[in-house]
Amino acid sequence: MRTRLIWAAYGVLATLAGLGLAHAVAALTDADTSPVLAVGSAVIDLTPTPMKEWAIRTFGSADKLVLVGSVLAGVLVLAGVAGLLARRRLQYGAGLLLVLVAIAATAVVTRPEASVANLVPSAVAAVGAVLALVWLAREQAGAPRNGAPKDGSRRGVLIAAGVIGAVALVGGVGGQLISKLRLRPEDVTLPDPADPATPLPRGLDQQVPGITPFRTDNDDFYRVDTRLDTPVVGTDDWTLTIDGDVQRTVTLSFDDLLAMPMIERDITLTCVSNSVGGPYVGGARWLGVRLTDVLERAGVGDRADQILSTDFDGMTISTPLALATDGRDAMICVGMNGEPLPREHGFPVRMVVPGLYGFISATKWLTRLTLTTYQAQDAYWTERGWATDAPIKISARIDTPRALAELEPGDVVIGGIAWAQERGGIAKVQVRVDGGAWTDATLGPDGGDDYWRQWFYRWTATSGSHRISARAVSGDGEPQTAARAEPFPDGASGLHELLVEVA
Ligand SMILES: Nc1nc2c(c(=O)[nH]1)N[C@H]1C(S)=C(S)[C@@H](COP(=O)(O)O)O[C@H]1N2
Ligand SMILES: [Mo]
Repeated sequence: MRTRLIWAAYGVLATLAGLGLAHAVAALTDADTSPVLAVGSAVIDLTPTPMKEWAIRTFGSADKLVLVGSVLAGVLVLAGVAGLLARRRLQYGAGLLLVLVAIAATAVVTRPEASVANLVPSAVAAVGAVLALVWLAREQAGAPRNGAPKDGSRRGVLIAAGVIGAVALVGGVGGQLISKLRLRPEDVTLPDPADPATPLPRGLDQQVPGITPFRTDNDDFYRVDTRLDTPVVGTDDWTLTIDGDVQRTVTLSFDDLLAMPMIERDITLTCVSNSVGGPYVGGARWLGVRLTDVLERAGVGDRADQILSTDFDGMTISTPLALATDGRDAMICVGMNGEPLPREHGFPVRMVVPGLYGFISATKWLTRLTLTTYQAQDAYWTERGWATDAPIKISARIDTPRALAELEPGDVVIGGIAWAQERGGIAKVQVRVDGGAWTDATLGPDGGDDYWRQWFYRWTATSGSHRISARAVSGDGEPQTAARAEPFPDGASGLHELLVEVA
């Protein structure tokens, strides 16, 4: 039994060394080619939509951590098995390690923009893991099976294990540090907007404790995408190509884009996978070029009905052409809250289209706009059954009190945020306690129709448990629907309701 455990540990140790080396090499060369991350990404792409929904619901923003953790755990179990096989015959163990790496390599090369160079980390993992296993097996063969160790032989095993463990650790930690360094923001000077936004009024942030800030800091802005890493895209070799059904294919450099007239707008971005009352919504001030200005450079033909945008890694998002060009402030963005886009949010260039959920409009790390038809080409989420036409639904969220809060009787401020982009903004938010009458809440300042609005309501709480509900009415006069819908396929609906306990 004890020898078995030792051999299993050898398998795990050898694999960790291979992975550590691969991680360091991946960090030095290119993003997302670390074998574990590649397998994780492949799992994301292959996971059926309902399971993805379940994972997001169950694990929230930790869903990716859980995924990477599970992949790693699975790999390590198999690595242990490889160690056990190596005890019988070294070739069997090494063979299983190579199979594991081959699976990872397949995940790497099937990424849309993969090149042979992306296989380097996997190759390093293969060589590293096999060499480590061979070394450990050699030393173990020299060691006695039972009884007192022969002089020096036990020491050989310990040295091998120590060196291999150190390689795993240095590779893993070093890789992490290198990626951190590479993630430092690039030094970019943004132009002033030709068409600036008016200063954002002061919100209710100080007045209503616990309410969502009127402006979301870049560091606090929700992040949703299919990636497990943070892409490092530089401005020097970045280009944006506009092609497909156009009069002429145009390619813009980063400087070309910065030379175009900039607009600045306050827009609230929302994710289709946000559940009622959920966190995937944020308000920021965006700086960029009008999408229509960019499209005009190429001259849009008359057959296209979708803009298929592609990111630097070949991931695609489709946007209805008619909606994106109907006069709304659709933007090709370079700035967020007065800074260049953070890498997590699409540096150097992303799209933002007010009123449409991010998955059909907000392409990060943008490199291509292809004018095409829904008939001819499917984007990433279209292939997975999500809607192609998904305007953001009118929503009110209660930020304070929190669900199941324990309150004192008396004055309680109920507060939150509501949004109705491209529907005239928020005209009214109403609150109801225990199914009673709907009463108007007080609205915070107006940041524009495409921006969310804070609200609050003073409630005199009485002892007992109470149900609080909120609903919004858009500036266009449309009330928020109470009909419940899950996020799939075109966004959640229903009223945000929560229970509180008053002592
Ligand atoms: N390249 C790329 N862009 C993307 C995504 C993605 O997975 N890849 N996700 C989209 C989705 S679903 C949303 S909601 C927004 C989120 O933008 P944020 O992470 O900056 O908040 O980005 C969109 N842009
Ligand atoms: Mo999204």
